[in-house]
Amino acid sequence: MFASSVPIKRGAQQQGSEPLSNSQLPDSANYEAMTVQTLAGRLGSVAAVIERVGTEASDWSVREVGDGNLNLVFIVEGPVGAVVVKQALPYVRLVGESWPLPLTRAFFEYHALTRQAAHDPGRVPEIFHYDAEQALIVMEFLTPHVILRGKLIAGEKVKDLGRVLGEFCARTAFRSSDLCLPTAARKADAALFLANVELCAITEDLVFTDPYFDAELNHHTVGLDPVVATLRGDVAMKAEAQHMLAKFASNGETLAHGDLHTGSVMCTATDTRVIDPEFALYGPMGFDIGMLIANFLMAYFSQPAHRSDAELGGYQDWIMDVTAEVWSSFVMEFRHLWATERTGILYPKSMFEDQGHSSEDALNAKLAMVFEDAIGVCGIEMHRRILSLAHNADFESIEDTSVRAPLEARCLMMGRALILDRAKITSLDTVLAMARTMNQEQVL
Ligand code: SR1
Ligand code: MG
Repeated sequence: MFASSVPIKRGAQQQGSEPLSNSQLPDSANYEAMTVQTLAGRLGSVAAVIERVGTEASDWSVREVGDGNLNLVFIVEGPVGAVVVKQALPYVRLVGESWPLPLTRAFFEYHALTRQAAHDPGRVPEIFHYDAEQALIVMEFLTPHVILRGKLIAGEKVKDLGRVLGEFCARTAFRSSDLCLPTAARKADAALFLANVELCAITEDLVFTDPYFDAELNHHTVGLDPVVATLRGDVAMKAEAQHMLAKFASNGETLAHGDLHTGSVMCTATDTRVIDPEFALYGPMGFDIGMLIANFLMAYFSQPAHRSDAELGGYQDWIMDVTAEVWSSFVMEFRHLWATERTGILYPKSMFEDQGHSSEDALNAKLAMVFEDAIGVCGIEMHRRILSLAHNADFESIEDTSVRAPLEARCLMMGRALILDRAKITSLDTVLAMARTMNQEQVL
């Protein structure tokens, strides 16, 4: 059985060293949702927490700060320091108890974090304690980090942002795949994460499907109806979106974060960290980077509502530069890993370099496939954040809907072009040029 309370060392679980199976999913029969009153009692005897917060739980202060769609998030502070406690709720917080959601998502988040920590050390929060039964993870309190989406709305810059995120995507994608891992380890891990059914179902519905019909929980800004009708009437585009869903559901190439938007990144002016991989799945290599690029493009399109005329052009240029660097750094790191860590069953050196044959063409073809998938996901993510249930603050914080709707309309039409033309678009420069053109268009 899976232990219900496990102290964790950073990077303790190396890639593929400890295959797990679905029979090890935690039992949460004695689960209890924590409150600011009960949390210290639960953690007050946990050595890994005491060490970081202070020995006397009565000296701790606890606040609940969760503003996401799903979970409870507490900050626990004491005389020694602070930790973050994330606990899954048995339902979708955004919607309420009418939408039950398994507590096992904390199990998948914990296991995704251990793998990401091994594949890109220092990029995800350190885990101090995992309580499987309580669906609770105690982790590093990132401070003075704030959510990247808020920084983009505020017009703040982050040093090395594109490079760090591109490298994260490349390292996690490459090192969890059959390009690198022993295939038995990848298969065991893929089998484990295949049980993250309900979180994948959210993505399958909310991201890939609901935007394209009048689904019950959908909502969109007043004034967007003509564009929404165009999209929902586009049979060819809907079919393309479903082709992308088929890949998401069945092409388990690598362990993806599964929800890598700018709300899953925390930054200071000089440091970038990735959080919240509870949607982790074995899926297409282009999924995470495509979702990330979409969120930078949405930040770009929303800027006219957030910046003065004097600041607008410069800040939009910076977002474009970061987006370009996300992709160029992904490619550079992927190429480096191809040359140095290609130890899996795919494109083995025994078939190429050892025969005196270059694998360069194979690598370029692989990157082209990843890019095409990423661009398709990018377009779909740009649609779902405007048409489906869970919107983003880049647009939602624009109170005047007569300002918001035309900006969202540009985003929707750009998303459509990306989905339909993804096979013909061969460079990120082309994507950025499309965005610059669309940014001038009067769509509504
Ligand atoms: C019901 S959950 C809606 C969204 O919130 C999460 O952050 C994911 O992005 C999900 O799609
Ligand atoms: Mg999240």
